[in-house]
Amino acid sequence: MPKCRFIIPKGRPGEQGNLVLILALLHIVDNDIPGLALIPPDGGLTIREGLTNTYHTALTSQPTHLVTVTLATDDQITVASPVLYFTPINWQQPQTVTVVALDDALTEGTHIGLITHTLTSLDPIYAGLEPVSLTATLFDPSSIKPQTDIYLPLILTSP
Ligand SMILES: [Ca+2]
Repeated sequence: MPKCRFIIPKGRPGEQGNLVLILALLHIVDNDIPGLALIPPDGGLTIREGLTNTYHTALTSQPTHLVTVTLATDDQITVASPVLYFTPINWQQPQTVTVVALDDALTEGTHIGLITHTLTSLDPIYAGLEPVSLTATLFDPSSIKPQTDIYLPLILTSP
């Protein structure tokens, strides 16, 4: 709870008996909206199959209890750490999520992978939040057409 301090200036001698009590009603607006922030790299979360990329995540307000974030992925990607923990102490410290794009045998071109973040907590506000999703853009190297070199005939002429 914020503390307020009222400073009452001392009056001149003889005026100290005229102390007026002023009541002030303070309306404090809390601008911290509970949620989970997902911070992808500049340009978005893009990954070539077989390689990794990272993003960061943190809570957007201080929880009253531990908040557990469970990450679920589709069959295109995996994450190195599927469970993250945010406490009332570390809630705003971004945690790194490493995503691996699976190199499957399918020729898929550019496609997507989906990561869903589900929050559980004894904090009723965080327990009531809907899951948050992040989409990764995946590139399949087998979809890249091999470069075709074109050789032009070399014609030599003599003067
Ligand atoms: Ca593939």
